[in-house]
Amino acid sequence: MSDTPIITAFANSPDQGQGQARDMRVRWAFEEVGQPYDVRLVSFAEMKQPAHRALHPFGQIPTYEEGDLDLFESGAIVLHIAGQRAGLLPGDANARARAIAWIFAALNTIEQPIVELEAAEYLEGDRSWYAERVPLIERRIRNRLDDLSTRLGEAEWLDGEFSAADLMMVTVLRRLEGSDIIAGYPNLCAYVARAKARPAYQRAFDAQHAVFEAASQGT
Ligand code: GTB
Repeated sequence: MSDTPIITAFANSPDQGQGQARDMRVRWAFEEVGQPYDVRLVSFAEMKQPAHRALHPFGQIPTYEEGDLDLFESGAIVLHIAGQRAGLLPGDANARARAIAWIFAALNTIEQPIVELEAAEYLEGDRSWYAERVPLIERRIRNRLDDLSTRLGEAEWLDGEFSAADLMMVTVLRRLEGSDIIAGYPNLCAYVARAKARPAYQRAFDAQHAVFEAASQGT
């Protein structure tokens, strides 16, 4: 059996290769720590089949397989990768705990209202209350970004050196790309741009974009 971890990703990502699906954060983590990985592409239909649900109870991507370990949830996968090789979590125990707290903040505190806004836009646009609901969710996102922006200030990263906390936060903030919400926070825009300039980010982005290119050329 190969020791190389295998993750799953969309065979046809709805984001047209923009790296918005959650395999991107896992690919980026692998690249930051220098861990080779393989990708198994799955269709929407395959994700809902028993074979995939055995890996992921909710029939989603990404999943992670390595030896006799199967994982789901991008946060758990990134933490696992970060725990195995140096480069994504500080060695100091307190700094490590703080980085993990920021990972949870990214997923539970910042991503949650952003996902709610996306869900409203995709699924609730025809509801009579849609026009009233959207500004309420946008206000909740801005409240979170106000506080995040204040805490980050002019610092390069959230807590000292770049860590899995920044990786996770940036993938979450990227979900607002193209919206005028994030544009109102120049320091957060600069933070995202700094992270995206990292060679590991670029390798991960190119790898997932190649899947889109191949699919659009029918190869
Ligand atoms: N909490 C889980 C995690 O963090 O791993 C959430 C996993 C998840 O939402 N996976 C999505 C999925 O499999 C893909 S990433 N969806 C299919 C399904 O539920 O049937 C979410 C996503 C999808 C598409 C875009 N996009 O096109 O921009 C962005 C994000």
